[in-house]
Amino acid sequence: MRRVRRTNRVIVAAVGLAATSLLWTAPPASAASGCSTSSSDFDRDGTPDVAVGVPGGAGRNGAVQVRLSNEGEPITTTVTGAPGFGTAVTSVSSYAGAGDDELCSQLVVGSPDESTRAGLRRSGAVHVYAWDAAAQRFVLRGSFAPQARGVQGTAQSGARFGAALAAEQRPAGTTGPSPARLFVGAPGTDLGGFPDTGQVTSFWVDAEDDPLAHETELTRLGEPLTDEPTPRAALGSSLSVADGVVAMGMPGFPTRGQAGAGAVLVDLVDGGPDDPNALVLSQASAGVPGSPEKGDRFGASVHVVPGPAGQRPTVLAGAPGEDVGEAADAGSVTVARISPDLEVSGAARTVHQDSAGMAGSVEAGDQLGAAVSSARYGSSTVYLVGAPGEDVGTVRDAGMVQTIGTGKGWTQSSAGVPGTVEPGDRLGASLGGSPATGATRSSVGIPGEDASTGAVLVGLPGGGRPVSYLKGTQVGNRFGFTVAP
Ligand SMILES: [Ca+2]
Ligand SMILES: [Ca+2]
Ligand SMILES: [Ca+2]
Ligand SMILES: [Ca+2]
Repeated sequence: MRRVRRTNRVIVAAVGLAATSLLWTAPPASAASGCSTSSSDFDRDGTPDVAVGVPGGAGRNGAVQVRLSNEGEPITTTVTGAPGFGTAVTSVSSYAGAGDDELCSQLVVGSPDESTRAGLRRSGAVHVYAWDAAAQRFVLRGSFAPQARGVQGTAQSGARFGAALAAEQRPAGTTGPSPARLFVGAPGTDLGGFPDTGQVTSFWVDAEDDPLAHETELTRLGEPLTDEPTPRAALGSSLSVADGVVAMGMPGFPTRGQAGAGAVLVDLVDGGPDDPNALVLSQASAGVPGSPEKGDRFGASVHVVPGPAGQRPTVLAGAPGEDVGEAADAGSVTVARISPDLEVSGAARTVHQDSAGMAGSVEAGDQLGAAVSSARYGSSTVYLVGAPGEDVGTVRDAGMVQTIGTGKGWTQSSAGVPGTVEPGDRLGASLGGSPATGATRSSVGIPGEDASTGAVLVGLPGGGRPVSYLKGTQVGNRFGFTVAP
């Protein structure tokens, strides 16, 4: 395991790069909070909602479809944008005081293929919406990108700002006035002439009518984390935040010189100069099984699971390109508990489909670990993993979602799962609905369903309620490319 000083994170002041760390200061506390619902409850009726990314592509516009529980009479509402809009989706709070209730659970949409500035291509933007209960629609509060609305950094062609999103999630009933920090991945960012090093930008959004971003922090590679801004590391390809810890995937990082072996940067959300150093988690870390190999793509997916009270969380990292024996790209997932000083606590474990407690069997191209999440299942929290390249019988790439350690896994041929297995469904390519967002049911994307019309499963068989099946409306638009929160 390599340790780095915190200075890999650049805290940017309004007037440019600051060499010293500035402690984040929250706005003044207000007397009471109105945020009584969870961060996945956009319409604030007390029941979690489901947001589905429909990024379109190939010239087709993107969208996000949100199923609102609406006090027992569910409604579906759609926000639309440029091609690629909906590649990433999350929720974030801008609540600052009384009267800000509609800012408790805002919808955040990444649109990495659009440009907000003339002369740039695929620089990317992030759009923040609040649910207007009277108008019964999501209203755009503002669009955020480097050099726009107070976001520091430099807009850049091909950066793909908004390709991944994560935010501090607010459990129901918390009364803290602190706004939540939003993390935005821009994996195509070039640094110092090194292509696609990647970068993660974080900030919080205020509650004003004309909202601005504040306290921008940029996480980037380079001294002293790496000798130079590693080309093609693609930092910010995946993101997850929980329990004050942020995990940032860089699946192209050349761990031990192996191209595309991958790694995950694990850091504190609000780290200061006296806090522990960031952790570079990889298959070269002490206590982590396996070894870095070309094309493992460790960190292509990440998920942070909150730990017991007073303890740091567990990080799940998918390596869908991991070869298992002779099986190329069978994939694996590493489960690492993170200690309070940001080190791997004890021995991490790495599982593949031939490991004890795992459904299926190792085959080339399974791509286990393309997505990772967690879910409530019965009375416990389980780790969820997608294997979108899983063949079901002779049906190629139908996909499977499975748990770690329980032996349970589901395809569209499993009892209680709607739909049928077809080639290229890619069930499990995306996962959402983790308990940390207040969600009570998991969401499983099937973006290849029916000629990439796409579909989403809500809930799991045996989870106490029938599994719901949501489907897209247009061929090729990839409904379920991402599911959130
Ligand atoms: Ca709701
Ligand atoms: Ca490996
Ligand atoms: Ca398999
Ligand atoms: Ca199907």
